[in-house]
Amino acid sequence: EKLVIATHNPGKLREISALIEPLGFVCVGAEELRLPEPEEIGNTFADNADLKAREAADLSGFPALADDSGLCVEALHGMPGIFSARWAEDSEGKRDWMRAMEKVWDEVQATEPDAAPAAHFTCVLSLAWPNDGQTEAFEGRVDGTLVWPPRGDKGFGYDPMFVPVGYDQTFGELEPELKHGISHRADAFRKLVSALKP
Ligand code: ITT
Repeated sequence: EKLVIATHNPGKLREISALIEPLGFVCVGAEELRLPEPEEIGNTFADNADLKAREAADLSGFPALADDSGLCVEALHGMPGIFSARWAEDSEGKRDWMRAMEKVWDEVQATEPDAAPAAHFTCVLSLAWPNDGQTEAFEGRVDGTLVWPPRGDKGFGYDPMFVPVGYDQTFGELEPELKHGISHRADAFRKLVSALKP
């Protein structure tokens, strides 16, 4: 069965495909279908995940799965949160993850200096069927602490500065298979799978 993965982020596409392909779905990315990137006008992860899934399902005619996610730092009252991707953008909209990580670290040290600030990743996965207006959303989370300087090049986004609870290595250093087992995305995915089981 064909499922559109409604993301333009290659890191997410890789992780979602790894989670979902064992279930027998054929995943096709939004870029491959040349779907436009909708403007994320929602105020919550769930609203943004729903709007991305809805648009991809309606435009493609296939069920679509979207992921809205981000890094929430406790000392920053949950920021950057839904603005996680936007914190990486320069004035031309080009993303630079080192710049985003630096901004997070500098803001935390300016607010509440701490060698290991508490943070979590949140992920909302939303599944939409074409043309029937229905979406279903599932939220996952992983807790951890931030480190400086960033370490490792295995993940994407903020992974090099995030150490999940119970580990010493960052998501940038841990093996992808391990991240896929404990991440916010894996947590949301488990909820999605149990809801879809008859
Ligand atoms: P799409 O909307 O096309 O899916 P995006 O990158 O714009 O891609 P978001 O608006 O959801 O997606 O932004 C989420 C950002 O949060 C993302 O760009 C990452 O930097 C960060 N993020 C989410 N999950 C992450 C993870 O597992 N590891 C590291 N950073 C993550």
